[in-house]
Amino acid sequence: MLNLVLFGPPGAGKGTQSQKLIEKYQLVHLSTGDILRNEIANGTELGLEAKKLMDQGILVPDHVVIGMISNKLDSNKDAKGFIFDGFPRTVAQAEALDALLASKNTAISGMVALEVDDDELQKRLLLRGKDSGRPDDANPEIIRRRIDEYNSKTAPVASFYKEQGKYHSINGIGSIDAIFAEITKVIGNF
Ligand code: B4P
Repeated sequence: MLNLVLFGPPGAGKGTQSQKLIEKYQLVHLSTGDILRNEIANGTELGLEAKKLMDQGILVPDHVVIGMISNKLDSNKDAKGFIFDGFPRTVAQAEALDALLASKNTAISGMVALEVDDDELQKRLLLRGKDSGRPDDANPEIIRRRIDEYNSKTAPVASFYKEQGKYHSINGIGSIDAIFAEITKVIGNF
């Protein structure tokens, strides 16, 4: 199985590259951001709780997203592999993911981290905010909070995978196709 963690700060291009990767490798795309936004759109209790945090740029509690991923793994038993997009975002989530995959006799193949500086992230997210309708893209202060959440809670996840020899970093600035080519090169060496 190919189980890829696509990693990077908000706006690094994880969702964008995932769309191309699922086509090429026929993987199941698990984006916790998309799953949460779907819950919000459906007005579920979970969605209402998550919306309060997401609109402020704050991470949703670990147990909520871990439960969501566990359900998705169970409902995709025949998958060739998974792209984890926006998950894990804390070390606790990374530990839980390892345990979930081990219980299914599989493991993370590797992590690809997209490196993009803060100014470029701000620019991309504000641009997307013009037509995404996402409250968390609409305001520079909330985008700043998301980047701060990333630096304090999510960036340490990179070390978790480095210690396992599974971390690979690439430049996330450039054309979408050039970045995609770099990611596929890395995957070829897993
Ligand atoms: P996510 O939905 O995961 O969103 P993201 O970080 O905004 O986006 P991504 O990196 O995928 O950017 P994209 O490709 O779209 O998270 C939203 C919120 O959900 C979080 O703040 C948190 O509250 C909650 N959440 C989600 N998962 C969680 C978890 N595991 N634990 C706790 N809370 C969780 O790209 C952004 C823009 O850049 C797009 O407009 C795109 O067109 C553009 N772009 C992409 N590549 C480009 C390139 N090469 N050049 C120029 N522009 C590019």
